Amino acid sequence: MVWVPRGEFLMGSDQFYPEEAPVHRVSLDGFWIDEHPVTVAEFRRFAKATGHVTMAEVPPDPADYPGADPALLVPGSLVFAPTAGPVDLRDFRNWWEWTPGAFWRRPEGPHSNVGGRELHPVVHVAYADALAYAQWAGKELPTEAEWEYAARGGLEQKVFAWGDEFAPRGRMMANTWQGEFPWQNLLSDGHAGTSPVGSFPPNGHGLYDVTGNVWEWTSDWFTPRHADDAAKPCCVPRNPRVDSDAESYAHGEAIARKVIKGGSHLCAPNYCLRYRPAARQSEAIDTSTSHIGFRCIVRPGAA
Ligand SMILES: [Ca+2]
Ligand SMILES: [Cu+2]
Repeated sequence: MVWVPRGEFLMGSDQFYPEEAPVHRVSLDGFWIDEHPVTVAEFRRFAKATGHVTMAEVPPDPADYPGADPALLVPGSLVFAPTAGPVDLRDFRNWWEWTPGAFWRRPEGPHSNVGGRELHPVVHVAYADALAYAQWAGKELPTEAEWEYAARGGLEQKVFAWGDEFAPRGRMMANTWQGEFPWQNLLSDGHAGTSPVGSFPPNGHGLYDVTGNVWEWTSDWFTPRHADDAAKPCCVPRNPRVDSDAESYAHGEAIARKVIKGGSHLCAPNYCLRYRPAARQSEAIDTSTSHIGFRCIVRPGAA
């Protein structure tokens, strides 16, 4: 793990999507954080030791999905499928395929496996799976503030985890999507799907893959925007948390949503410019997909 020293930083951004605003000052105590997202090999050790069964391996509870087709209430997960050409970007069902039998060891479904991908981030983990891993490892999941502070690597209000330029001197710095999402993947960064952790340079704290590759779960419930900046320097919030799920529900959904951070290999400028520390999205806690993973932290004195 890597030590991130105590300090203050400006969280959020006013320059991209509305959910990242407003920029506001936050203070944090020092903490340890995983150098890279939890890998398939690490998750396998956990699953073997505990017998943990992930959400994707259990049929969804019909009570949570009133009116759902019972045929769809089987174990499975969401797998990305590129389209043949341009599609309506407002409807994510165009590229997310509900795939029965997909889970962390079968990332594309029953006939796939993770051979050769031991050092890729584990995917198809729901929030409870990430939490169970963290508890087993004697760790915790980061708050959004801790995650973003660590991801910024000591830089203040830079667009990316390494500065303001996407590809400095032509060098690709993260596993994102180049080209027109979701059909044209130009692969300038060399990776169509997830990539082995550490394939790109670390940030200023020595952390790998904070942006791109996979989204990462945080412990905060989602809110559509950040709290306003503190009016006085005395009142800068220390490691603020969102403890209420009240604002997190997407329209018409029964499942609460947590904040995910960092963007993924599917984030493209024409669709989702979210391979940035300030970027955030919500994800339903029971949902797993082929582009969400996690990393853990340890707060000294918390044990
Ligand atoms: Ca890529
Ligand atoms: Cu994205």
